[in-house]
Amino acid sequence: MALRVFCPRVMSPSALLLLLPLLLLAGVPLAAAATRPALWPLPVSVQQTPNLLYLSPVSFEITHGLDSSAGPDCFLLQDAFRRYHQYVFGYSENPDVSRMSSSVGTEIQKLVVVITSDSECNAYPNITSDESYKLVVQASVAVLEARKVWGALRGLETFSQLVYRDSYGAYVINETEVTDFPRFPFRGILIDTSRHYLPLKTILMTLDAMAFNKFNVLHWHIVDDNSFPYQSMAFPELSGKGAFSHAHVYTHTDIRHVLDYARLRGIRVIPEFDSPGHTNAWGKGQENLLTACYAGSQKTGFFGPVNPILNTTYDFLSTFFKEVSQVFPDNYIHLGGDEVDFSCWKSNPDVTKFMEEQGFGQSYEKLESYYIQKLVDIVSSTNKGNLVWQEVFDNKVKLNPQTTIVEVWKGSYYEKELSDVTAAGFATVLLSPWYLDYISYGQDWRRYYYVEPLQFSGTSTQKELVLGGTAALWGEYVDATNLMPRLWPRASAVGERLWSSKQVRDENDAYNRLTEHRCRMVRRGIPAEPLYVGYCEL
Ligand code: CP6
Repeated sequence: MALRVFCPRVMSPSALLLLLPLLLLAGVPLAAAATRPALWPLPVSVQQTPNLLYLSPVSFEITHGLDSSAGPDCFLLQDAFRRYHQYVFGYSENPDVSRMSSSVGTEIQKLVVVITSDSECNAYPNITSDESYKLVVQASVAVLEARKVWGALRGLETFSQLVYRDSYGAYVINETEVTDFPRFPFRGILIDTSRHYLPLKTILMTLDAMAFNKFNVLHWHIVDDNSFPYQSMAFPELSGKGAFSHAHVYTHTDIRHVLDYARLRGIRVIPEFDSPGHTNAWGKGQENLLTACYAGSQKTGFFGPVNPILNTTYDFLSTFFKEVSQVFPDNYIHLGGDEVDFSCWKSNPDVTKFMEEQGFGQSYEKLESYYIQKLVDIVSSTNKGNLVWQEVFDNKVKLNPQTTIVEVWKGSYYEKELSDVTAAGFATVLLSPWYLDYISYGQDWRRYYYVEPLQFSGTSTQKELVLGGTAALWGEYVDATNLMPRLWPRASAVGERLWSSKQVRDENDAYNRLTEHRCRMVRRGIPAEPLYVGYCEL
């Protein structure tokens, strides 16, 4: 009976025009076809028919399939079912249920979620986590199938994006089939809690918005020169003296909260404890950790990078990183290693003497390498992999490609850096084109969207080493007042670049979908800034 119009991907406006006469002939309500939902990031394959199904906010439910390896004891899914029911129906004030009865059309009664392999319900996600899913929306039961809970989480987000409201306010969804999986396994957001302290609430809200955009890594640049908010058990003075105040700290309870909240959304939390540079705040609570700077033979009272020549430095680092490796469950820790200023090391006579003894000549890169190598060994002994900023690779520190991922952040010639890093066999994560703290007039999301991460010269083996990318929001000019609108929806452009297929790069189509996706984020409580003029439906 039904005229089934299967369209590749989501219908384009021109395709819709061609279909119009057909739709009229078939007696399909026009509004149905015209108000297509905006999917973001775009799934690998979407097939929709004009057939509409109705959802009742009072009776629609998301449940476990009988043949699913996960059941009601899987808290991660239970919590996700509750959240997504809320996202689908939660914004209407007192829905007029009488108008939403099944008499208006075919009803879809539930979404059944089936996990087909070991669910990993209680695990933490990692770089190999399977996020693929298949979604079949048809009467009277829709089915979401995934091998792991991670795919189910992504599929629930897609399902929630497919539901919209018709002109009577009824909740509707087109008959749809989605097959989806990410292009890159590492899709990160960097936040910086040293330049400004970010309240827990802001971090949790960021995790919510990340899930709406299918990001899966929170790169937590937790400490830096300006403050040390991480409350260490072994060294309480680090935050005791290094935080902005006693209120500006992350206790272990706070951190557990972030870790749990992230896990339930399929998001990894990778903490960065940047050294030997960017460590000014560490020095306040840990004596003799930093290098004393000299003017001639006099100490200036200022301090430089971590002092790499003392045994006490490495004793400290061993204890500290053992703790960090236990607090943060992810199997990677970011060790920083960027922007080491050599001038203080150069000024210090003890360092000069050490350089002579070691035969480093005038190469402070060699001194930095000496430090990083010892640090990497310490962290490797806790069975964690590590990420480092590109300078560590550039300065020829001897690294093991099995355990180290190189993060490319410098703006110029990043294609060349990607070539070099992957030619040396290292996995890499790209940051350079995505400095969201850098703002300018107009629609800069288009620049982020335009980037093609694999456009550099290299073999296919090299390209496979690009794990993904990170949108960075450094904190110098960002605190809780402006973080959300600065991140969203600009980071969404990066989200689609890292999730969707390479061919998905039509900017006009992206503009239309992102405008609607931004409104959806606003409806869900995320103060995302507008792309351009217009308004949002309530
Ligand atoms: N802080 C740290 C920063 C930056 C880096 N590391 C940074 C440098 C240049 C720009 C933006 C941020 N603020 N620790 C470099 C990785 Cl443009």
